[in-house]
Amino acid sequence: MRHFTSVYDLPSLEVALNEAFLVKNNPFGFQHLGKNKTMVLMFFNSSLRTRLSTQKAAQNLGMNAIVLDVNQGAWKLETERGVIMDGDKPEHLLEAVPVIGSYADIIGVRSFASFESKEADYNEVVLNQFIKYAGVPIVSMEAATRHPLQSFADLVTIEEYKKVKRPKVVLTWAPHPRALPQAVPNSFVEWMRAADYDLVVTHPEGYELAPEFMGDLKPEYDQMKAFEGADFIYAKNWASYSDYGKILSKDMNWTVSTRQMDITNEAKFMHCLPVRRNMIVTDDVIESPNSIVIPEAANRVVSAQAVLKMILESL
Ligand code: AN0
Ligand code: CP
Repeated sequence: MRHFTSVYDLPSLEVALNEAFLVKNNPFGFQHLGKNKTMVLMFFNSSLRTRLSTQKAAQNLGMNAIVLDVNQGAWKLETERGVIMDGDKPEHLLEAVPVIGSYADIIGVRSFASFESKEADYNEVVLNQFIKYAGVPIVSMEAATRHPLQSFADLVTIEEYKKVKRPKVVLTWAPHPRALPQAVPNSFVEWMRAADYDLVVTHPEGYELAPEFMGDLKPEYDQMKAFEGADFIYAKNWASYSDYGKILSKDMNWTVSTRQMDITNEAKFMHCLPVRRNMIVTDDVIESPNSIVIPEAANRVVSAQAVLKMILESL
């Protein structure tokens, strides 16, 4: 594997899961792979989990990890080619990317959807410039349309907690005060479909995800109906795709509470975090024994380490 930007970069889901459980059981067993190798982690946006877990994963594999917060201390970067750079951005990605590539053996990039242009976001303009000009493998640490390290950790977590071979997994939209990208839900749908779980996606009308992710899967607009008999509830807010970047609803009836959880099959509650309590999910649900948000976040080290191991092995 060279780059990691989606589920399609994996050799197979089965191989990836085997690698994940291998590094989970033996985190320090592969340090020879990363000796004298450097990973640069570039953040255009904030992060707690991705920043810590990816550094830890790199260090577990014997790599050096360098973190760069682009908007705090580095030059602000222009991403669009052809613009006259007379604004607030003194450097272009076209120089910055190969420079970073000359210092790094692997680069991790976090760059959210800007919501300025649906076309630029869905063409992954920033991530693709890294792939094109860095000369080294690129790992998405959440790009405009996908968050594959998160979805991989979610998959590992579901495999650990599931009681039946093909669990019912429900992705539910929930309200949030600010417009959030579709990267997490897009990616979650992509990975859950690849795993062939019984996936149900529920959200208010107007929040349909892009057809390239949903395929032939149709949303269930009745949240209570979606929750019936579910084994896993995965909550997430996202802004509209069709009315791009807009908030169409803040309906608190969609907040995950015991009212909905009580009709599930004692479902486990999941969220990628950070989560706004009593907007996305009530205190009692996220604090209940069925909430697995902390082991889910802990598996971010596992997914990152499995990905970095596969990339290091093919350098
Ligand atoms: C981001 C998002 O929704 O994509 C990151 C989630 C991992 N969340 C926020 O910005 C709150
Ligand atoms: N889940 C996740 O990616 O969290 P951070 O934004 O804190 O990295």
